[in-house]
Amino acid sequence: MVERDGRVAVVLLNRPKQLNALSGEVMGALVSALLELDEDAEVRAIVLGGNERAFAAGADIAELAAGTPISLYESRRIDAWDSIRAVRTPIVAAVSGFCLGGGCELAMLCDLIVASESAKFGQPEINLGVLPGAGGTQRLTRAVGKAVAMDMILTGRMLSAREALDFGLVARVVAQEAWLDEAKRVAYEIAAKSPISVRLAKEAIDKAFEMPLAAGVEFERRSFYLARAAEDATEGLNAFIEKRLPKFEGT
Ligand code: CO8
Repeated sequence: MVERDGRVAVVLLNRPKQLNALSGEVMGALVSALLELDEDAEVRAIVLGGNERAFAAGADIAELAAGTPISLYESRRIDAWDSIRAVRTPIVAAVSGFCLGGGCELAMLCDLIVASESAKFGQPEINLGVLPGAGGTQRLTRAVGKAVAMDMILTGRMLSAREALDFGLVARVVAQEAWLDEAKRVAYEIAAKSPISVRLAKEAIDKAFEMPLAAGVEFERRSFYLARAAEDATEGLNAFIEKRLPKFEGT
């Protein structure tokens, strides 16, 4: 379900009876929606959420049980998730309730997570005799560190929203009823900035996970020069000097 409100698009997973279990169909529709929104220059930030009870309780277990290793491999289902990494528009995950397995992996594919106090994060695949398969062992470890990632992935332990905040998995925790509004508020705040500098900053932060420090710092510096070349940078700097609010046009 996709709603547009000015510069922010809100995408809500809508399979409530199965706690938004991520079937191939759901993921296919989600990836197409995100890629389409990413092409739309009017959209400057995206909120991805579920409902109050669940962001998503994981990949669809019935589908996993029915599939074979070869059918999973041939369908390239997990590969489709990777295309979310290529989305340049910032994505804010709005998490309320269960955020488990593939659901947690999906939230971690987003750029930041806003969670309600009720949110529960976990990688419980071990209880099913498998393990995370869409990046969980890598992204969770980078987010919370080895000790907590081992604890969560080897025992299936769930984290409360407060724990997830303390461990660095989520950016903000808000009251239960504010889970979507706060995520939208963050998205509007991002959408008001220069989209060029936002995208370059997002890309540079992502490089921190993939590059050695010196190469990442060099990448950042070149991104800074590139951002300075935009009219938005001239506008932002001049607006400060002239003591007025900047008006970013995305040019
Ligand atoms: N897949 C399919 N259906 C699900 C899933 C799921 N992941 N989670 C819940 N459901 C369904 C239940 O079967 C139930 O359906 P029904 O009413 O028809 O019986 C309905 O949602 C409601 O669930 P519960 O009755 O169990 O609700 P509870 O409040 O009692 O429990 C829990 C909520 C604790 C979240 C519980 O549903 C649960 O443990 N769910 C499974 C969580 C899990 O193990 N997730 C990991 C799945 S594996 C995975 O994500 C691997 C990712 C690798 C990527 C692969 C890409 C192809």
